[in-house]
Amino acid sequence: MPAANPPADLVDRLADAVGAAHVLTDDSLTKGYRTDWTGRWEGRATAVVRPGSTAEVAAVVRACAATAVPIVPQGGNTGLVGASIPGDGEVVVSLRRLDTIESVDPIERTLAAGAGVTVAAAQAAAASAGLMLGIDLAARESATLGGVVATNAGGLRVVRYGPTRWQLAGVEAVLADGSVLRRWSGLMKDNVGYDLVGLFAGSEGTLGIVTRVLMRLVSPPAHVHVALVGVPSLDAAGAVLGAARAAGLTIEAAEFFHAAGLALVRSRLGLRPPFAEEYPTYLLVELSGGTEDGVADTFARLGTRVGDGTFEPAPGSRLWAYREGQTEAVNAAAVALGCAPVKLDVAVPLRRHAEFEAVMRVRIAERFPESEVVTFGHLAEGNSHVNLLGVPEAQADEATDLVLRLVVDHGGSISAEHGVGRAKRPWLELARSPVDVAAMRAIKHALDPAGLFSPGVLLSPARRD
Ligand code: 2HG
Ligand code: ZN
Repeated sequence: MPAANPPADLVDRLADAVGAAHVLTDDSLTKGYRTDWTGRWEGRATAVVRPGSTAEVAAVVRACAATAVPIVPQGGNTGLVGASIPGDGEVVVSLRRLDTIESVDPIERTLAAGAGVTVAAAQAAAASAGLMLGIDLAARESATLGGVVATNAGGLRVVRYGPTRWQLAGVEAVLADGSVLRRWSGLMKDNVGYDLVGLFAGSEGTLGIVTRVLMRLVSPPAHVHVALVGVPSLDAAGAVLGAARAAGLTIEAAEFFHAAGLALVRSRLGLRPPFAEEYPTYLLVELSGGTEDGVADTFARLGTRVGDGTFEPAPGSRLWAYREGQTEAVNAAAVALGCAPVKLDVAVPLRRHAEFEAVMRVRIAERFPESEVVTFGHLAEGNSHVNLLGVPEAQADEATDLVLRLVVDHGGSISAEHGVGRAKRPWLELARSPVDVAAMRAIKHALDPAGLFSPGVLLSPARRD
């Protein structure tokens, strides 16, 4: 689909669709929509449009289809793989104005909302009905429900409730011909045909534009404690989880970071060290179903396997800050170094997680001696966020290749929760067989034959049928 010379009347058509006030073309106004917040991804947009309803989204899609100008849907623009950033001249469709929470149903235990509702707003609406959204992530104030669905986001509570796909009960999406697909029964048992709702979760904007979502809600856990523990290694952190489970506690979140990440966060946020002594690795674990004494007892029984530990009743914001500040602190450190961080989100089987991290550190240090490796992430899923600081832009692909090949050698996934986007598209074939990629292409082609949506994201446009 050509984008280099958009037809002169496209902007008029878009203004007819959404109102002139919601069509942005000026470079300074579109910049925030064309750039991701790490500064690594920046593209060119013919326009940014901000529709206010599903009907307006459909009108935008028809205008773009008629003029053969592709579209990139965008939610809160908090993604890290360049999937919501235009490449060269797409129309960015920002869904942020679809920000209505339509209902919270305490009987069906669902929340119906527009795609532009933020995760934080959905959490608050669920809480006001005595329920909880089982999705949480550090970017909650900006990340939108449409975005977390489109990326099948993971986050902090996957250990307990699974990724977004597991919590998606229904979806509405505008397809490439401007028609509206709506699967909205919300029923747990609804076995009629292909799982199109599940298909849209993780479609990364390539199959259609998610406009409304129906999310499952859960009961909030009781007696929640947040513990921060200093440990000698990732394996020791895993042992703490095992002990907590054996003691009958439920793990609501299990996050790790290392000494290097802690140092960055402390200097960025001006935080005191959590313990008198420094440890190589830290585990932040949220446990439910136990008394304060029971939690303390569990840690005491681990003896020398844990260095030091401290806990607080939920929400434990003081302890969470050490973990949630990692992304921002890494970015600030990268800005100070003058080159964007190489950000890789990977998962390996738990029994090989510590080995993977150790080998990867050695290999990176050999090849990029000037760089610093900062990893942190979601322990229970073997999900490391590998952040490489000080790798020059020209060598970012080489560093990426090194890490992703090691991941595959360790039986892991090259994208745990952030998606493929533009960042990992060249490595898709490393992670998926030719038959698998062909099946994905067939699905893409069936739903979007002209390649209207998100060219260059997930699948390479050059090999489009
Ligand atoms: C997190 O877990 C996010 O905080 C961001 O997935 C990870 O910044 C990153 O690499
Ligand atoms: Zn994460």
